[in-house]
Amino acid sequence: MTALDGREVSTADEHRVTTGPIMGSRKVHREIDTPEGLTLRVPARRVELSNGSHFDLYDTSGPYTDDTADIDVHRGLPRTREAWALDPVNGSVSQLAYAKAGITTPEMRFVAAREGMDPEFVREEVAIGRAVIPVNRNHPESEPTIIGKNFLVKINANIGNSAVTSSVPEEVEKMVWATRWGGDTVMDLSTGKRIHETRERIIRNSPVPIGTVPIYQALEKVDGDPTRLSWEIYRETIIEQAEQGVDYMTVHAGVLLRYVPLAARRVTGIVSRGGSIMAAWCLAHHRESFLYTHYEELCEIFRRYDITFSLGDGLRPGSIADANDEAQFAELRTLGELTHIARSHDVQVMIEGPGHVPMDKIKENVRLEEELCGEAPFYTLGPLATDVAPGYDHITSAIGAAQIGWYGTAMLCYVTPKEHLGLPNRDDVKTGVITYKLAAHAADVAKGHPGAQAWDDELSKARFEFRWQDQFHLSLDPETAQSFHDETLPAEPAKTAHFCSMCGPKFCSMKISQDVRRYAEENGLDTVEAIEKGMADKSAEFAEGGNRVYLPLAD
Ligand code: IRN
Ligand code: FE2
Repeated sequence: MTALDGREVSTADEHRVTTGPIMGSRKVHREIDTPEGLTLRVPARRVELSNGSHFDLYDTSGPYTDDTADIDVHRGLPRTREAWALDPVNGSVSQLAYAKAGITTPEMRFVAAREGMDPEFVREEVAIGRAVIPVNRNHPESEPTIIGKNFLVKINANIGNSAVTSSVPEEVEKMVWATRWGGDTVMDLSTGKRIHETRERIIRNSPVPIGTVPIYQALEKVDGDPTRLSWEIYRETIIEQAEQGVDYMTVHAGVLLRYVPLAARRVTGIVSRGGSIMAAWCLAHHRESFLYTHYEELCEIFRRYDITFSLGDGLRPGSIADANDEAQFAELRTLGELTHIARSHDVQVMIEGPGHVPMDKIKENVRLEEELCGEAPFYTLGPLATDVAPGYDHITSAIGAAQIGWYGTAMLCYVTPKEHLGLPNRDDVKTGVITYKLAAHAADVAKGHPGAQAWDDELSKARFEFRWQDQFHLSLDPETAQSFHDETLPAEPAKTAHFCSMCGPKFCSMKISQDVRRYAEENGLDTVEAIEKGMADKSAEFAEGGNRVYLPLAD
């Protein structure tokens, strides 16, 4: 068969996934002892620096980047969290129930250590519903992650086959690949054949929480005819997926019959898949959505497993012309109502958001969501700040994502370069993840998340001191950074050279700054004097060189 990257692989290799450390780093674990007598192993990606120190990065990649791990995708990952299960409290095993009862679970201690926060603060944020920890009891292979505005901004990567392309092993590899580059959660949006089997393999091998949109599978069960859907079919699908261990589920319960006409005059109508399925059902039967009328029953099922609601934005805008319109905000009000009902059942909730929104209309989305939905974590798809760049929508959407993350969105659903055009392949998945990681991190820095900027400072120091390898290894995508550098200066000595091919050896601004500093020290001058003197020297040197900015590389 042909792998996604075009390689020919034998069938024996079919189930192979990417393993091994990311260039320049290795997996380490910090051990945390809990009052229950457990030892939690909190992962990090350690970058060893050439100056003898090291820097630890948040790590979502699970055992796949651990040299010592024994990976077998048929067996699945170790079921580590099985041993963490606490006895039910008030008849519930949800993180929300424990948090409300004042109990700090091992999951809360794990995420606290992972983010450098206090476990009691984590418990409080979960108790008031401002953060969620999606952990289905039937997915003990996963490492807990926390989603909430006072924590690191998270990103989700969507994968999944469709009727036309890709296989089970390819989807498992996409999951491993997405988490390797920093995906905090993965949603399996499979709609084609072998949905159950694909999901099973993904969950058993996933180190991160897995989300789904169960209405997609329910629709397969009625041969793609939305009018034949029913609460019974939906319920059966939910339970099937709950038993497998899905950690959070998108439920488009806010698409009410009376809201459907509000979208009629839009430029792009209803663009959510789940939203259009439910709208079709409501119109065909002229009845209120079964997701809405059976919502309390749904809460009781979710509570049994501790599945987190991701209340779907079935009426999100699909073009900037439709942003912040009546249909979108009417649905958001209903999602607010549903949030409070879920919380009364001790079920965790996040709220899905847009979509396509111009920059001047982004802030209003966060403000309204927080007001209407009791600060439940907001989880947005981009938003794309403009509609004009198909082929580059990872970028148009990262512009919106960085902003909405800064305003308080807790999780960003990635968009790949294939958005609006086709199913993403392995390369698109990486591009989407890296693009969203940088949007999320830019938001973390702007929000002043403790420790976020330390990463930038570490990389900047390496850059300033011409520690090229350290600069590559500290970057989001070390391989690309190094390969770009190698394109123009492949030689090994260039890795310690005090310049790069952008400015060449003579006019590197950072080298000049360093020369100025050294000059000041050697001549006992204060920096202002030294700068003036240094500038004069440089100016003379520039004139000698013929007043040319670009000089040939070879001296
Ligand atoms: C995230 C925020 N708003 C939508 N999303 C994601 O979009 C959602 O979680 C799912 O992964 C994907 C498709 O959703 P629709 O088109 O069925 O709404
Ligand atoms: Fe779109």
